Amino acid sequence: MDGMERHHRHEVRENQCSSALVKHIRAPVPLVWSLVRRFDEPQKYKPFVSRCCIVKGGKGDIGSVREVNVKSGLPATTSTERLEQLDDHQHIIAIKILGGDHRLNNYSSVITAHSEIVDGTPGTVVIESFVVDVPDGNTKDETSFFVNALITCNLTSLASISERMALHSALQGTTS
Ligand code: A8S
Repeated sequence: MDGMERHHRHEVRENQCSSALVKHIRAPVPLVWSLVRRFDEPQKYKPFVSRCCIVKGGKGDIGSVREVNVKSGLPATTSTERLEQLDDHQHIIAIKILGGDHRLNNYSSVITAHSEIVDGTPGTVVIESFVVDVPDGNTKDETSFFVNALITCNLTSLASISERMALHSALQGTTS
């Protein structure tokens, strides 16, 4: 098992499902990480989040809890989430969902960011993995399809925002 996969090992019970998604982003790790690490502001890149409040602890403290509101049209309204791990050196963030008005019980996720070079410029590989209970009345396939779709939206948005910011700072660099 190589370095990238080692942080994405989840204990998966019989009634749970788990998977991992990978996104290649044409922006350097420090820029991508500056968005991903903000436990207090997931709306900086997550398109379904309408509002977020820290309800316990400081914004970057392990164990702090946030209350997330999601946009209408989803089978959910709120989610209460705890910061389990935040490693600014290895670029690892882990979150656990404690509760809320949604169907994702015992959801845990890990996101890691790794540097890569693409066409001679610094890029980032983001890996996001999760484990969650399969809700009553659903199959494992349905559950992973649903969660994978949400994570894909988050990672696509993360990529476009990061790439826009990277282009912007590159252009500024040519005039100053
Ligand atoms: C994340 C990942 C997920 C978020 C899910 C899977 C969620 O915020 C949304 C809809 C739901 O039904 C569940 O890291 C929940 O954002 C968008 C409210 C938890």
